[in-house]
Amino acid sequence: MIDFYYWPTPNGWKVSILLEELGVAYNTIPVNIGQGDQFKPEFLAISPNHRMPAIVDHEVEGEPVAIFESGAIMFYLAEKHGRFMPTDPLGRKETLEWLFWQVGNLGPMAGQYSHFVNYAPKEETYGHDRYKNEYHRCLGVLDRRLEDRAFILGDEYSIADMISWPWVLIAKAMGQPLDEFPNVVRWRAAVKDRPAVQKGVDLGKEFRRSAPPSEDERKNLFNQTAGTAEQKA
Ligand SMILES: N[C@@H](CCC(=O)N[C@@H](CS)C(=O)NCC(=O)O)C(=O)O
Repeated sequence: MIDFYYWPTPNGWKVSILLEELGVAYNTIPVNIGQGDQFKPEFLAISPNHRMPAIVDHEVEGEPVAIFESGAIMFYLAEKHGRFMPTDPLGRKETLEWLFWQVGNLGPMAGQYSHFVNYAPKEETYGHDRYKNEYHRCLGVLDRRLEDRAFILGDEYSIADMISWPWVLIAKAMGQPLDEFPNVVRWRAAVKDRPAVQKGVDLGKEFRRSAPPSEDERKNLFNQTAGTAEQKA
C-alpha cells in the first residue's frame, strides 16, 4: 500500500493521475495547506521542503520508503511498475529531460503566475507580467515539442504528459487562452479524455477552494520564511 500525502491542486493531481493510471492501491492522507499541515513535524519527516505531494511506499523490503517532489515520485513509480516510461537509455534520458523541464520551468512559472493572478494586489504588475510571459513561453516550448508527436515522448502516453498536463488544464482559468497553441489544445483534450485522468483530478474535490483564502489561510500560505516551520512546530 502507498500512503499518498495530497491536496487537490495541480501539483497533487500529477501523482493522483499516475496512481489512478497504474491502478495501484493507495491511502490518501489530506495535507490541508491552508491550515498549515505542510509544516507539521511528522510531514516534514517525509517531505523536507514542506510541500505536497509526497508518498510513502510500504510495499518494499525493509523500512517504508518516503519520496518527495512530484518528478521523483513519478519516476520512482513508473520505474517500479515498469509502465508509462521507456526503458531504453535514450528514452529514459528524454523522460528525465521533460520531467526536469516541468518541475523547473512550466510548474514554477505557472505556479507563480497563478499567485499573481489570484492572490497578489492588483496594482502589482511587474511580477504578474513576468510570470505570464514565462508561462506563455513554456506553452510555446510544449507546442513545438508536440508539433510532430501525439504525446511529449512520442507515440506513447507517459509520465511526462501526466506531470505537465495539470498546469495546462488550468490555463484558461488563469486567463491564458490556448488558441495560439493548437498542438497543446489537441494534446490537452486527448489526455483529458482518459478515465484515470478524470479520476485523478476528482480526488478530494470536496476540499477544493470555493472562495478566496481567509486571513488565517493567507498567513499559512504566503510570506513563508526559513523560520516558519520552526514557529509552527
Ligand atoms: N516542486 C514541487 C512543488 C510542490 C508544491 O508547490 N506544492 C504546493 C501545492 S500546489 C504546496 O504544497 N504548497 C504549500 C505551501 O505553499 O505552503 C513538486 O513538483 O512536487
